[in-house]
Amino acid sequence: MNHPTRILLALVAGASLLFTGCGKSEAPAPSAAPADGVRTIEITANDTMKFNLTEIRAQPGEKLRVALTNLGRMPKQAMGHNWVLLTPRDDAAVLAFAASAAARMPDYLPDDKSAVLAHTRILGGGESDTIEFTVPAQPGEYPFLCTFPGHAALMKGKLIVRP
Ligand SMILES: [Cu+2]
Repeated sequence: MNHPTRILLALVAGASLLFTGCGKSEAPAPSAAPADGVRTIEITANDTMKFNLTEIRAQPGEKLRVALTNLGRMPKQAMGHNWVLLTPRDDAAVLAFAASAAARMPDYLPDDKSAVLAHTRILGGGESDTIEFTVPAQPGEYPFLCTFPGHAALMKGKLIVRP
């Protein structure tokens, strides 16, 4: 094999690797698997009252780490965000929970936490909090929301648990 052929083959191999890479990056992966095997879901919130994710998928019984970062600049008294995972309920019941939680400063969580499966603390701009929890064994759709007053209408989503 002469040199030009070898170089050409190397180029073709490189190009196919690039294409493979592009194909993979088309489906954005909102999670990463660190060395300890616990999948981390990176969630961001901002001053326009939005989570970067409105849907998270998980296996029943999977251990998950949720890392919430508030990318905003406003103090938590004005634009605080948290991430609260609830037992299954319809949208109206999610908003009813949000209304009762919003009245409970400073954590914005009700005294009765039987509906709360996991939650971060309230974060001001630039803050972050990481929690770990075990996904319920029961498949279904588990709502999550931010319970800061007035945010749940925009800041909510679903953890979809399927085997
Ligand atoms: Cu919020």
